[in-house]
Amino acid sequence: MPVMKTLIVIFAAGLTVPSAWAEDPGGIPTGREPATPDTRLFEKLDGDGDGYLSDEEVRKSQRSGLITEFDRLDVNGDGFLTKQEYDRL
Ligand SMILES: [Ca+2]
Ligand SMILES: [Ca+2]
Repeated sequence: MPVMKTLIVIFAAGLTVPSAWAEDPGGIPTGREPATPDTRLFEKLDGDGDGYLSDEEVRKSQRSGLITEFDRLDVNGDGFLTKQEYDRL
């Protein structure tokens, strides 16, 4: 009976989907690329949320490694770290 077979397929799919979600470490899908700890820290340090870390924002973070490396990381010397520049840390 085709209808019964379809119901079984739907039922089986219903059983597998929740376990697939449970294995997803990112939790609820947002459609964005999953935030890595690095990205989350960058966003936390970016106090005004403009996508750049200014010298002031880095100093406020009190992360001595980042403060020391700021000039080296600021490849184009504009006084701000982009996410790409920050990722070189
Ligand atoms: Ca900023
Ligand atoms: Ca820069």
